Amino acid sequence: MEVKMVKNLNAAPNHPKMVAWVNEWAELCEPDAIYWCDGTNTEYYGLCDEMVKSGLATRLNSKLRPDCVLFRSDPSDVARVEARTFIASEKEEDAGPTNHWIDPKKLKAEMTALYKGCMHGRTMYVIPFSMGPVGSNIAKIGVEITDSAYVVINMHVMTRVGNAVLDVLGTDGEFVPCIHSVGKPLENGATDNGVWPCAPMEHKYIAQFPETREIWSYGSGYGGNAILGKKCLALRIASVQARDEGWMAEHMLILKLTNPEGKVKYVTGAFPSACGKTNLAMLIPTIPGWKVETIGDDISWMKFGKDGRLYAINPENGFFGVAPGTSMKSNKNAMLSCAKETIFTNCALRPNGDIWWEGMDVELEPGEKLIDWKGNVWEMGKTDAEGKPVKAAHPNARFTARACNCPVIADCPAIAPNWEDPAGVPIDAFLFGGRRPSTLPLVYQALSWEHGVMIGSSVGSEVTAAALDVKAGTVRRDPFAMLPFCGYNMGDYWKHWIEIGKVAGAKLPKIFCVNWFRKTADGKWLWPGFGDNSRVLKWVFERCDGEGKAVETPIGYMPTVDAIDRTGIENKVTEADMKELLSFDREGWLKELEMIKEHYKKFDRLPKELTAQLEALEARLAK
Ligand code: SAT
Ligand code: MN
Repeated sequence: MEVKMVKNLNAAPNHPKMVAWVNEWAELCEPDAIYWCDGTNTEYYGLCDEMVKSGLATRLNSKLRPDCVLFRSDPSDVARVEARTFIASEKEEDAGPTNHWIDPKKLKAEMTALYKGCMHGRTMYVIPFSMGPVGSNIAKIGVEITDSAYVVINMHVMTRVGNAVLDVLGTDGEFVPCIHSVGKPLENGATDNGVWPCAPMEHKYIAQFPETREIWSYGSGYGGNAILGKKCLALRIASVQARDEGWMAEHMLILKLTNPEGKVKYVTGAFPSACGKTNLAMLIPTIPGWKVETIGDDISWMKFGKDGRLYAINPENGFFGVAPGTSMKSNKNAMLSCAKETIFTNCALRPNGDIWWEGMDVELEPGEKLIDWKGNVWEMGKTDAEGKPVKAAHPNARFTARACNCPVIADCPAIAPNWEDPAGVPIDAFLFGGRRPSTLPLVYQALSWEHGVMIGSSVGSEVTAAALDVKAGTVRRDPFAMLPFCGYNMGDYWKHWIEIGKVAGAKLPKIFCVNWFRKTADGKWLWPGFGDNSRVLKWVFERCDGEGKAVETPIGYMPTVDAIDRTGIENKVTEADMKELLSFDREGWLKELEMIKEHYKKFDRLPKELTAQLEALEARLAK
């Protein structure tokens, strides 16, 4: 189909199906121009310049933050919107009890009406991208259409964009089609005038069509709502593909662990939000001679190799990290990664042209006046009309940093040199964890694969009284940390995990549950966390080798009190602390058992293997 009136700013590729698809969308959205992205630095910096000129972005001080830009979003568009995120499967029960379902025909009709003419006055960018090293047999290709240059530069950092991807596709290769519009047409030569474009909440849609493997997003320009390679493709759509094709798409970090003898193991981990997942992925060990390097901080795609082991790639190419709380102390590697060539969103701006956020551990000058994330003048101690403290950076302010800028320096090894190996890395262990002030020990190992699947299915964090309308002590379950990211029925997803365990010849990773957040009865942390978590990783490493002292308890294998290396922290974590951290709390577990039973009742397609695991746990606890 020929598109009239539309300027084509870059040559379209020789892929008739893709070109026809783009033209069809151009006819509907009516952009001023179509721009085929080539993924070059020239393109990236050209778009940054344009956005600085239009007032949408601020360039940071090139001496303090070379090649960095800052964006301030609309205050209504600051995070993923789960209430507007839909799994539009043919049948409602295939979306399952944890997803918002909408009939795909109805949704497409509604969204098509919104897309009609939505790109007036804007350029339609077409971004061919690879999730995973280009050409890896675990990688997948997507093409995102968007009218946001901000999305283009974020996709540049977070995925692999450009002509190499088109080369892999050839003239008829498969890709996941992803449509995105900020939903703010510009009529009669109007401009955004430096204001972040987006649509009102009721017009925002983040839609996944699992059967046809399509993504349609409308109305938001922020994060996972708009950077469609990340949660939409790499988790929601990929989880469906993984189920159908016998592999795994997981919301997991991947790290490389090297012992003093140079022996290597690879570990992945799933944690609900606010459990220190990024910090764990970038941990600096406190035990001499041990090394932790990052392969990925958020998503892991795993396929069986010929040897029966699961090989993982990080499908991403950068870090989309939460800025507040990130400091040289909490996460040196993240801080160094965003020293240059970084996109900052909703952080505060200092008069010297650098960025700032709460918990950055950077002192401000006395009386220093910043520009906060809303564009207002801000000073330390600022309060609103009701006397409540005003934050300089939004709590979900982000940095989009290139993984290749994660340093590899002697005292702080961070990104693993082989992080882009197209074959992936063989996984030895899976970790699951949440914030559990009581009951769950510092670490324990599953008795079997299926027992491990039960642990993953009941991951959760305890909520405090302050949070929403829930009772203190309630555990908010986030199975496999996939609650908002599983593209199909959660019960079927658990079944898929069970099936993975039955693959002939599979050499499966060992499964562990960790809990860095145990507290004493009077509310003090029992475990220092951060770099000292390497001590737990050491035990995991040893267990994978069939070593590491452990006792079998009703809940799984637990380290003996002396099995966790405390060299150098004996005063901080005493033997008595260790006993408490590694105690088996029968009373607590009897309550936990009842809570898991309640949790399982919410799932219509609970696999029988998990019912059996729950019964087996009950029997062991009764002994
Ligand atoms: O906005 S993202 O989905 O990319 C990050 C997150 O919310 O976990
Ligand atoms: Mn995540």
